[in-house]
Amino acid sequence: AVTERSFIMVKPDGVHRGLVGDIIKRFEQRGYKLVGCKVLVPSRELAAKHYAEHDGKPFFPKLVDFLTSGAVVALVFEGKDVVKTGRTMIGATNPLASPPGTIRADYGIDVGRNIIHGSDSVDSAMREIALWFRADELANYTPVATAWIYE
Ligand code: DAT
Ligand code: MG
Repeated sequence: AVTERSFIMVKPDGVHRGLVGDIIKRFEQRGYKLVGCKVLVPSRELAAKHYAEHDGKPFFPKLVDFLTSGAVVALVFEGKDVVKTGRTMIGATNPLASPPGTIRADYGIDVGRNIIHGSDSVDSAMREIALWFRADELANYTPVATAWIYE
């Protein structure tokens, strides 16, 4: 559906490296609609909830340390197939295994510094958006370009 939404987050490494604008630009240029955007330093509780599926894995404590080490930019983009397309635009979990042209390949090397998060399914997206945003923090509007992006 054109109203599908994905939770996209620039992680602390991406913020420190000044990649926020480029990342937003890629999704905007593709035609996706920005409906949520905020900058925050996540609490450990929020980071652990976000990555709950990885609780108990060897890399989990480091992952929470990393995500809470600085500011992140939490984003919600909306549009046709945005969850799957967002993952394609982001690349593989390991930047070295990501195809050129993807965000992680274009900017990253190590798996623990892979710049960006993107929801892996529509269900994950709904859970993550509800975790990071209140309903009134998501904007309802129709970009004028909509008819020039969708036929
Ligand atoms: P993705 O972010 O591509 O959805 P994931 O959900 O499997 O990947 O893992 C979440 C994050 O945890 C990932 O972006 C980086 C880190 N991570 C995953 N696997 C790891 C590993 N084997 N060693 C270190 N960090 C890892
Ligand atoms: Mg994941």
